[in-house]
Amino acid sequence: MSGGVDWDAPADPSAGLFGFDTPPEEAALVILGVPWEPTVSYGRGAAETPARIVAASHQLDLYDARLGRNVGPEVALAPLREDWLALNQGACLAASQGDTTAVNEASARLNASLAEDAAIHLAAGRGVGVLGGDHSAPFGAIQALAAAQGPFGILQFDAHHDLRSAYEGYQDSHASIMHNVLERVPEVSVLVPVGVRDYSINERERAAKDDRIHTFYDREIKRATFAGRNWDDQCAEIVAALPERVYVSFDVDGLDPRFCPRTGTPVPGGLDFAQSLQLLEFVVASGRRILGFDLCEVVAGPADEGWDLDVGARLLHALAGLCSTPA
Ligand SMILES: [Mn+2]
Repeated sequence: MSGGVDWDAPADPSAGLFGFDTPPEEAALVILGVPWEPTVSYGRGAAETPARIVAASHQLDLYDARLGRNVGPEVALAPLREDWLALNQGACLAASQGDTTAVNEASARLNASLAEDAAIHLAAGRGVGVLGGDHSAPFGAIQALAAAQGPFGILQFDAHHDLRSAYEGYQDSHASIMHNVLERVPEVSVLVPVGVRDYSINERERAAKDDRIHTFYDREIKRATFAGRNWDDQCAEIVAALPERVYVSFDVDGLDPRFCPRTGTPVPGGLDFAQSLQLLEFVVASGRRILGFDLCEVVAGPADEGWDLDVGARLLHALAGLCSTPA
């Protein structure tokens, strides 16, 4: 299907993700957009990203120099589910009224529904990536991947630990995603958070005493870097903490906020864009396999100020390339 592609030409504005209209059934990798943010505690807008990523994806050049190939035609964005949009709207309204029970019920429904969709694609041999939404969005997909493909480790890019057992009464809060994964998805054998720099003392203690968690705090990365330790060495150490099979959970706030100024809970510091991609490149170069991923907390902003969305589209493209097979 990519045989006649003119890689120098701009994308057709009416085309789908990355300028292609590959049906999900024919794709090697399916992106499930999850417009979800009822538990957002600070800045809003992440739920709009799945609907707005297509336009932003059209201005990318699709050649991935890391992989030495074009990435695009093998990837499909599944049609956005109207019922998830409605569920998010209802849950956001319930949240504004302080109805935590209704929000928790809605989260459980979303998780189950996403797990079902992800399971269908995985059973058909297609990879699955999630585009949030806030960081609670991918839970169902992580569950489905665990059920379908067994044990794996998670490489988490994040400013936060997301290890709270519940936050503001929300069981499935964006601040609880990794707590929930570790509690409810036993196939997740290892969690490697990178860039963490804003957390409670309880989260820090939890991370320190749970043998599955190997945290690379932003402060430690910066300190080593300032002292002259190169990033290649640090990447090798991070990669060594991961098992052979890896899921990437990419909360965009793991990056320096200059790459994501509108994200819901920005924190100064963090990783450079290229630094993150190099770490991912090292994961793959080590022979480890990236089974799936999520990209969360990208907030689109006004149409004429699309920087956050541009960065998000590029991250999505890079992540898609790393866990898809060539078309
Ligand atoms: Mn997060």
